[in-house]
Amino acid sequence: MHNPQDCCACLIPKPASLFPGTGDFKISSNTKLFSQTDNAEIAIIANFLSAYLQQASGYKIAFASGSPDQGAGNIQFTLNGDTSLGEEGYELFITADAVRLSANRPAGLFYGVQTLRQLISAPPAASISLPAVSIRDLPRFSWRGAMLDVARHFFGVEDVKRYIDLLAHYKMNRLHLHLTDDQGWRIEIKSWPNLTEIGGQTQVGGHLAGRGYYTQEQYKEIGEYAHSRYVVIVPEIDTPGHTNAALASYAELNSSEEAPALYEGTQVGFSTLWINSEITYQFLDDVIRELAALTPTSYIHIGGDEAQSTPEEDYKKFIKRIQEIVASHGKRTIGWGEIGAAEILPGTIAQHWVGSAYLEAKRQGAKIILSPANKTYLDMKYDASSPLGLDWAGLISVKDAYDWEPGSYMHELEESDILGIEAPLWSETLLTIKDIEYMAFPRLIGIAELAWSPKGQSWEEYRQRLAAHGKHMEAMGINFYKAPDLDWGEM
Ligand code: TNX
Repeated sequence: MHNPQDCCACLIPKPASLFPGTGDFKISSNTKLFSQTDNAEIAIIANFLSAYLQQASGYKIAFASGSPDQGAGNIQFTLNGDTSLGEEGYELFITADAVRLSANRPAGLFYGVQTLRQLISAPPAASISLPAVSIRDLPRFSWRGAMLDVARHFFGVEDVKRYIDLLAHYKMNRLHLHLTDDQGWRIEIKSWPNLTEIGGQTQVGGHLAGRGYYTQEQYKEIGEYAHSRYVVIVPEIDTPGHTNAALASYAELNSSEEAPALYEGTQVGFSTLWINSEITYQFLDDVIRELAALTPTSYIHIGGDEAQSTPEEDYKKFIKRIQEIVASHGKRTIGWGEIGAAEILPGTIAQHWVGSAYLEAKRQGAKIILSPANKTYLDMKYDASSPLGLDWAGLISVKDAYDWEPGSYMHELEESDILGIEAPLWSETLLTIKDIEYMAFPRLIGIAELAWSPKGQSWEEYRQRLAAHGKHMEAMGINFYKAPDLDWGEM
């Protein structure tokens, strides 16, 4: 028999505090959803929950806003003005009589709804109930991210929306899109149309199906979808290396003034923009201007990694200049850790993956996003038998991805230096959304927990909670890797 109490034991990420109560709240044909605050943003969140409950229970759950406290029998949303919950925290009280979800800001209500969704997973067919519980929950880090490489293989709008849904469900709030690389340019730039006309026409291995790019309209659509799920899109134009697709599209970006062929292999470090040419900066100014106009949120990622073909002094000059270009379009620069070798302008963020250049960035005042390759690279194989993925940073088991302490993992980084964690997924070996899901799940949700839940969780407790959570991932149709060292039970 299904025991609703069990669901409290399979929440991911684990709430900051949770006290189980007794009994449960039964969803019936009379259950309604109310919000005291009459606000369009809250109405969207409420309608999202009501559609979900309707799908799970078969009952139509009506929503009304601007109504006074309805007392017993219903689900109620409140914006409570409790600033100690911050932008994203929430409180959820479930008793046999009522479900009360409150937050300081709408994002908190959204995250409370995600918790509710996990609490009602895998119900018995005829009745849906929510276990009595008191939860007060808020995140540890403000940056809880994932990165998707749409350059090595292209993934269309629907795939990206699916990934956004899954991220948001696990309370992640950043999706970094790696939009350009040697093998493909994936965002339409109207002032430089060959970038997509030529540079968007291939991918790793050259498979025709799936090559492509986002039109500006499609990119905006992704941004709006992400926004409705409290996910900020972080677009990356990787420079000055990883630029063969751009170099193949425009001869004038090459110091040889000749365009190379399109590239379908997986080597890195061979391409560079022409650093000592003003055309390069005109190009970047146009690209960043158009991208900034399409991106309502604050960040533009300029890459900066693996620029082995760019002489060191040129690299420094380039990184300084591109930060100025980003700032001139009203955005904050993010770059891979290597940018620490250059002058870092105020507000720039460095994303650590390997090496120690992040320390140079920190010394210059940059905040750091943690993406250590040997822990967070979702494209690394789980074990030697993984059919997909690479292994240059090591094999990363589900345990490896979870069982580390971000606040003290990095030499000479304090928790206050760290904005949060981001898990990149590079797509050299991935062709479909099923491939993405297989590599990301369940490691990604362990990273989501590291970024959200209080410090000091234990792997032994998590491994059981994760195994119990398997049914919820199954119900969501996630193609996850059933790590053989976890007891997933009957699926
Ligand atoms: C390193 S991580 C890269 C990517 C590759 C990835 C494969 C980083 C900043 N650069 O270009 O796709 O390894 O795991």
